[in-house]
Amino acid sequence: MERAFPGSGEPNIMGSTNGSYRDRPEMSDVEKRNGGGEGPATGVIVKAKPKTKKPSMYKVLMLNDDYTPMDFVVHILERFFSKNREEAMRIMLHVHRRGVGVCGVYTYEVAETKVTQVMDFARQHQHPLQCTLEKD
Ligand code: TYC
Repeated sequence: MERAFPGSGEPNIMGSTNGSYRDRPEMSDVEKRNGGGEGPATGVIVKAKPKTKKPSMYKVLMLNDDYTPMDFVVHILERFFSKNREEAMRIMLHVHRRGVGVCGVYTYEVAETKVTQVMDFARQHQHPLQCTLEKD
């Protein structure tokens, strides 16, 4: 973590708290901040670096079964995962041959929504297609 000054994540008035004014009890804090000069404090406002964290990503996995029609799986990949026909076919065949495959990688909420959409859609059409999510 990077901060302008220790002890705070808030914006700070730049002062000489690390430097030579530190051990000058005769100087007020404002004087220290002001570099010891006359007149009002003219400290520079330094914005703390915003803390940003990349969200964890989740793979949406599709599982093979013996009953769901290939065309139906291709349709799901186009409809819920925005794949073109060629890519959808490639993923479907990968799942068909290998047993499991990645439909896409998303943040948790999006991945969870995709899984629900696929499972609901498959159930509505009475296909046993299974879909799940896994931390990337
Ligand atoms: N194995 C299915 C079939 O032969 C096709 C299929 C592919 C099913 C991918 C599910 O996730 C799946 N009809």
